[in-house]
Amino acid sequence: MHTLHWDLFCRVVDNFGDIGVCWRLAADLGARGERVRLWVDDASALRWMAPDGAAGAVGVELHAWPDAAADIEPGDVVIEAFGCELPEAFVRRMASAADPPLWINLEYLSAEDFAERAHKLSSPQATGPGAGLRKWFFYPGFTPRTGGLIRERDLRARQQALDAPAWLAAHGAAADPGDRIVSLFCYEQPALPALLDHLAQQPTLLLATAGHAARQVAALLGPTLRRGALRAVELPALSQPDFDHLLWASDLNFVRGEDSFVRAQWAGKPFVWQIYPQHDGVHLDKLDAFLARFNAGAELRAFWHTWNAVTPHLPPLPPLPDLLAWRHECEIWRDALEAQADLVSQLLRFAAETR
Ligand code: TRH
Repeated sequence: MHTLHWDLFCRVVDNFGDIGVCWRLAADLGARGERVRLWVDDASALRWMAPDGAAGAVGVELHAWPDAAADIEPGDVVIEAFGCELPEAFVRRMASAADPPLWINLEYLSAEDFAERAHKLSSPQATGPGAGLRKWFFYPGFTPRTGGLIRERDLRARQQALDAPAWLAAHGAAADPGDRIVSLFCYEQPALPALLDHLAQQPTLLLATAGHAARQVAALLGPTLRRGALRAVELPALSQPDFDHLLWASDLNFVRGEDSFVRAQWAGKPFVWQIYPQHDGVHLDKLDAFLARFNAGAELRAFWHTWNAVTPHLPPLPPLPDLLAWRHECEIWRDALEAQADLVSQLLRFAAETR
């Protein structure tokens, strides 16, 4: 297979997931010898997520969102991430090219059945600037009939090479012997006071990520950042590789959104997901679809449901499931996912077959 030129378009709606996923995708394509132009309307989060910028990712060029895109020659494959609308002038160039690029819309991750049904469906463009083109829908997912998950080829080796205690110490978070290490990345979290009470019953080091998590933990624990046997550390914003290190160094990870949720699964450690909340409540179906695929037991379901509860009267937070048995389930899940083709391998194959 020869190197292709990819144009990846990303609009940041809110939070960090859109750019987080797109950066990982661009970097993974680049690491496999592809050439990528990443077009993004707000690259500010990359300052901490990828402090080396494009210099740290082979084959990737970072560009501001092109408002006047008429002069840009499209590459071989154009990815529109999460239905962000491409600049009209660029689509017109795509349609008039002698050899039009493959146009892919990369969708949000879901464990729901529709991901399998809609994966690799296409929509011919009858009218508008892209008339004559065909747009393909590419669904990430958890089963072989979806596009899979981003998983870099060196992920497992990097994981095995991590000296977790040294990494923690270097980040001002050295654990005491016997500490349970818990990382926290969340949105506003009404169940957090109850979680801190739980964690305070046993020696625990809580690593609160920058932003919502650190702010809420500090407000609840006060300046000592302690309660009972619980000690918390506020982390600075980490680079994406260091965010992975945090997940690998912890015994239990609280994650959110899309990208950190996937990375927690690769960590093979117990994790709790706070799903991105949507006003119409449809996110709860998405949550249950994942719990069903994960084959979660009643205890885990109850915990995750309360962690995602949106009712004004919060049900009591159930006890955390036993970490050892839970870890075993997470390792089995990770190994099963690892046996499936990853998202970039599938995109490369799709591009080779479809162009
Ligand atoms: O920030 P998020 O809540 O993003 C969300 C979801 O993607 C959601 O599906 C989408 O609709 C919404 O954005 C717009 O959570 P997520 O997806 O986990 O993205 C966070 C990214 O930030 C991820 O790439 C990990 C990274 N990160 C770091 O690199 N360093 C850090 O210190 C932290 C806390 C996160």
